Amino acid sequence: GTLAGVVEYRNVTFAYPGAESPVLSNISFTAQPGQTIAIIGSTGSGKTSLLSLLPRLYDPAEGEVLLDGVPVSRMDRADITRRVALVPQRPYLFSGTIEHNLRFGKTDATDQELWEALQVAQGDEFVRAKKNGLGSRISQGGTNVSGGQRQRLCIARALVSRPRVYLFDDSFSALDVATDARLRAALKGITADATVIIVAQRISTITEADQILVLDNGRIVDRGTHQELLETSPTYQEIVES
Ligand code: M5T
Ligand code: MG
Repeated sequence: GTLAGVVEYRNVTFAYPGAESPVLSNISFTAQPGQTIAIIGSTGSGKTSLLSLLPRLYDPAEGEVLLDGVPVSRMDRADITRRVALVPQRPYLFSGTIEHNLRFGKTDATDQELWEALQVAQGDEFVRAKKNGLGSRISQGGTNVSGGQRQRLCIARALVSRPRVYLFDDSFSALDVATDARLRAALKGITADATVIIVAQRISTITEADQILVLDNGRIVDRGTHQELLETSPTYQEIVES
């Protein structure tokens, strides 16, 4: 069949409940299977808010978010969750084993699939080094693993669920540059025909993206490839130089 996972934001405006002014204004873009779309912009520009509308953590006031041509407002959340994996900016682990945390949402995954996901997420070594391996316990909130380890486990969890669409909210910034590069290289294979949307702080994380959206104060002010934006976007140049 045809590759599913087309994401389209159509003239989306969004304000948090009770807020006076919108945090996102007139956002439009399309992300196709096989593509990586990157979102960059200063803190508070609306990157996390933008991602949150696809899994319907919130619904926009105006415009539409579509998944394979269907407005997500008309889909049930379980259906969206099957197709879209969000790795949140503050990745969350719950009390239980590493295995439970990885299988969350996809209980029939094999051990081999778990290890493969860990390998891609650059998390296999530290899990293997633990006495109980996949059976090692994670405390509530994941306080007994480091921030970078937590991020990698949450990336692995997303991979285990084999979604059509991956949303990575600043998922690589707690990793050192070398680990970030290794992880993204490994990710390329496993996500090759999926749709990938990456929010990033570091330019090196997104230079190869098919399209970069530059967000400023809730608006897409510029868009293009890294090379195009270097030549045309003062906002992007500022981010590169910062
Ligand atoms: C954009 C406000 C936030 C900011 C704006 C998540 C969240 C955000 N906001 C709320 O009022 N309630 C919320 O639950 O929305 O915030 P963002 O989308 O989190 O921005 P960002 O992801 O680009 O920032 P950062 O720091 O992660 O780079 O006015 O107060
Ligand atoms: Mg954010």
